[in-house]
Amino acid sequence: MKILIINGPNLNMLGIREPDHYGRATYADLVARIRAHAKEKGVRVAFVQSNHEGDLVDAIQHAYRRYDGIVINPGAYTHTSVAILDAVKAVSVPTVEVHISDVEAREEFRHVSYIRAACLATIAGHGTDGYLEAIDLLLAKGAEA
Ligand code: CA2
Repeated sequence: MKILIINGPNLNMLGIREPDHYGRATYADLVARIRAHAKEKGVRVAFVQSNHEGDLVDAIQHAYRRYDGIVINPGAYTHTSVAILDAVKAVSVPTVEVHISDVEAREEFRHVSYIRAACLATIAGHGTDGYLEAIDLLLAKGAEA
């Protein structure tokens, strides 16, 4: 199984500020953790991080017929982007939405997720463990198919 891990704007800044919301792990730590977990589970992973909405749409389109699943944290575009929702719908690659923080417990504008409607599941508030849980969920779904 091949899974594409997509991270949106500012997630490259992890570990630099706002540890109360996002913890102390850096983006490099996150990538290393996911790689180790994927290796253990026999899953191949690739990573994209971009601060640009169109790049995220391109990454999702790239997954079409190349990946068995997508794990995506669209960052702030979660709450605004119809383009990212449409891209996930268009490729119909099984996708899990992840948020490091508990978005439901934060400002009201973070309660809205455009992408959620196109995802198998949303995992929020589990810190960086959420990415590992998303991989496990995709694996379980793949095993059912
Ligand atoms: O909780 C999440 O994973 C978010 O997707 C993170 C986004 C935020 O806009 C979403 O509402 C929830 C923010 C990305 C990280 O932003 C940082 C800001 C300062 C320092 C480090 C990261």
